[in-house]
Amino acid sequence: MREHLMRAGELISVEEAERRVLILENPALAGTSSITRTLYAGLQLVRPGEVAPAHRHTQSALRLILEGESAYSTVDGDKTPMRFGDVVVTPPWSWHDHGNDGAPAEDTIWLDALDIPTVGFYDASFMENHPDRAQKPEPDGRAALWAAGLRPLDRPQPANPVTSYPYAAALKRLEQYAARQAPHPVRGWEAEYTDPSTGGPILKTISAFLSLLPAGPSRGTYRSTDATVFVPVEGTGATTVGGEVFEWGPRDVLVLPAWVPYAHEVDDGAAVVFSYSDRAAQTALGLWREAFDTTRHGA
Ligand code: 1HN
Repeated sequence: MREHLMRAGELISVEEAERRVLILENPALAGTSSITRTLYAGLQLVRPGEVAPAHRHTQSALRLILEGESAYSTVDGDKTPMRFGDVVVTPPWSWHDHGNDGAPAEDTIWLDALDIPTVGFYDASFMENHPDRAQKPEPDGRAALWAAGLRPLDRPQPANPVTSYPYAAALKRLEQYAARQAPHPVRGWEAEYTDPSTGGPILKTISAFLSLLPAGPSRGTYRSTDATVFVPVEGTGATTVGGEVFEWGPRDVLVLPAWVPYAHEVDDGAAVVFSYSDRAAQTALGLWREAFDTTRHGA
């Protein structure tokens, strides 16, 4: 995918594209721009000096930074750096623009995760362009109030106040947790990115997780009703799902279909995996379920 994305970088300016993204369309969902029935995935490239202009929409987004350390995203005035492994969130109807002004500036690539098919299902899609190309950063804006433990009352709907979940801190805490607990037999040591205003999922329609998978084979198979986008961040391995084996390494993107048992085999060392799904929405609707099987049939 990287090669195609860099080619897009030569062929299409950010002015033409507004967002220069290659959509990862699931071939089983041809023509829908979807990676699962409810979710979208894309790979976005922002080159040095470019600005992906400010806009807002009712779709929620989160981004996993895959390459490059010099870009930023400004979300409702909160300008935040984008570094490898960080997760940056744009709740529904929040203004967001992305730029690449660091020194040294380098091509920056991230994975965009949005709930476009979900919002489309509800016929609730709205979008608006910001009068300015880039927002003025507000160093003492809403995010600073939240950081002081205070909830601002000016947002029409409560939405996640955290803009960035930096990778370094997340990985350190996950490793400390792993040192104390036994791993889940398939999903390893797993932590969910949360919205501190609710204690619940990072977005109302999308759940996101960071997992540490121990070396060796899963001890059983796992399945759940939320088709899951699985993105290795560190380490290599293979996942068996639906009788097929998919080898993976850092920055690959896999999809684990709903309710199909799967198992991993992780190579020496451990693997760190980011994943996201519509579990948040399914749980809110009372639909989500999971199953674990100690035998490996089916996977
Ligand atoms: C969007 O706003 C972004 O802000 C990326 O980076 C991908 C795909 C469809 C609709 C809006 C972004 C998008 C998008």
